Amino acid sequence: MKIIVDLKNESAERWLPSLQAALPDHEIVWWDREASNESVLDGADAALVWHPDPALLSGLADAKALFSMGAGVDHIVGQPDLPPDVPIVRFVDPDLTDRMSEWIVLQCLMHLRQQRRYDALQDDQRWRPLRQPIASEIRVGILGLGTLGQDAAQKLRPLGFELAGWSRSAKTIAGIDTYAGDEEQSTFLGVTEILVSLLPFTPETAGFVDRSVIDRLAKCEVLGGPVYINAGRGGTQVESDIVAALEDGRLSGVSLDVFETEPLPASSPLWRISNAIITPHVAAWSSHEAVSKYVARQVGRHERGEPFENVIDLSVGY
Ligand code: NDP
Ligand code: OXD
Repeated sequence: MKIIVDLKNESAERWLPSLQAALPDHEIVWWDREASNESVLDGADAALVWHPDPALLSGLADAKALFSMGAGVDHIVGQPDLPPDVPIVRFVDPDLTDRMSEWIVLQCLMHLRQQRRYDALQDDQRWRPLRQPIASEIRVGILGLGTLGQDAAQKLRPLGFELAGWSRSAKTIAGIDTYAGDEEQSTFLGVTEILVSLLPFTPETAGFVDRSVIDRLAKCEVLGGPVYINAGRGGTQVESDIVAALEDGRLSGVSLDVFETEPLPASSPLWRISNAIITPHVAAWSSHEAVSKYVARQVGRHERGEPFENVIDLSVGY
């Protein structure tokens, strides 16, 4: 196979050696956005992309697959030059899933154990024990019960958190109270004290976490108000509503890895709110070794006549 690689903000020096090592019998070509090199696309069978160059997409109408460097595919879906019949294969791998669950567990514990308040007390050299709830007093509600949402739940459960989850289609998952669709949305929010979002960005989820969602969360007196944690996509939240809720106490804290605009602008009030934990879209990055092995596995499946795994449904956008 001839595989074109176009990864925004990534370097050929970092990626090409691991891709070539995983796919020694295949031609791997780095796409140079600065050069007018459409001829590079002649005979291309597939592409590995992150925020792909539109010029690349328009030349891939006959490709066998578009591999996303990440689990999210909103950087591809909706691109005007997207070839309509080429399967989009997203990155689903324990390496990424474990990284995400580490971040989610860390953030739930940061809020449960009131770490930001202890940080402030330490800055003032003050010794002041706070009332300390235990995990079993808190219900974590997960928006999105896909690969990442379900794994996060499995890793939160042994810590004792009560668990709920909400998805588009109904599910039965041991140890989680599950809710689905618009009809069960308010019930789900009403039992949720720490809201964790692992939703993809789609036309349906755009701007979902807004004032109305925040106001339907359980009051969570033990944490001084509900908490919101998002590592899905920033476009699923309304940041002005989140800031207002932090300022007037309808939210007691947030942990955000993703934002409406990335990098988060210096003018965002979120930078300056003490109980807003900010990370720069690193909750679960895609390791070049893991992605390379994953693409090699998918290429191997295709060559054996087996279907690609984790092909997205373009009609719903994830
Ligand atoms: P999945 O596709 O496996 O899961 C998505 C979940 O969201 C599914 O449960 C789906 O419901 C649910 N969902 C989608 N639309 C709706 C809706 N309108 N209403 C209710 N539920 C909905 O994705 P992953 O778990 O693998 O990844 C989730 C997202 O995490 C990615 O799309 C990406 O944006 C983000 N991500 C962020 C990273 C970071 O570093 N910050 C790293 C990796 C991913 P159903 O099960 O019914 O289909
Ligand atoms: C992803 C991401 O989608 O890192 O994998 O955002």
